[in-house]
Amino acid sequence: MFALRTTLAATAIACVTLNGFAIAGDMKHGEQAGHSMDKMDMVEHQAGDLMLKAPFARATLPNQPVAGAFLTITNMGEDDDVLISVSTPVAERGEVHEMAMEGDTMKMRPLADGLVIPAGETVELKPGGYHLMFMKLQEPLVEGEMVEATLEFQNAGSVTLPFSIQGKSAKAMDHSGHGS
Ligand SMILES: [Cu+2]
Repeated sequence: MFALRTTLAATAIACVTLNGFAIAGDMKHGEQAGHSMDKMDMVEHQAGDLMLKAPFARATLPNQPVAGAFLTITNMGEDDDVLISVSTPVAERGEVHEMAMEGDTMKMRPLADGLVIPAGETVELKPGGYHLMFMKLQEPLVEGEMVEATLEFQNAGSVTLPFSIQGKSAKAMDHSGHGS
């Protein structure tokens, strides 16, 4: 089980910044399979049957304790896989979160059993939906830099990827819908 030591308030602050953001046309890069770590705008990795596309994390304010991170995962295999966990050197731990309605409000919560990536399907981790969350950041995430994170899959095993750190969208400061 996940130990939620970060306060709900702090967690909620980070999550609202995830709204209203769009990946700006990067999806057409990196059509070929395999790693191409030499390109900074590389956006596609293959790990076993999984294609991992467009990993990015959100830049944070100096005292912001948590950061959201996102990518798109396609399972080209014939068996479901499960994203079990995430970790990164810049945070005490990582979690896999979902957004879910509780009464009238949308809240995020850890996926205790991981995130299923069904065979033949694509699961998009994106602002307002499934996401990775880096908890207890040891340093701010600076726009334009990269941060590494390791995803642990049930079948594909562990995959370390660079996440490009992207800035906040100016219209993302809507604090509604994420109260504790
Ligand atoms: Cu979250």
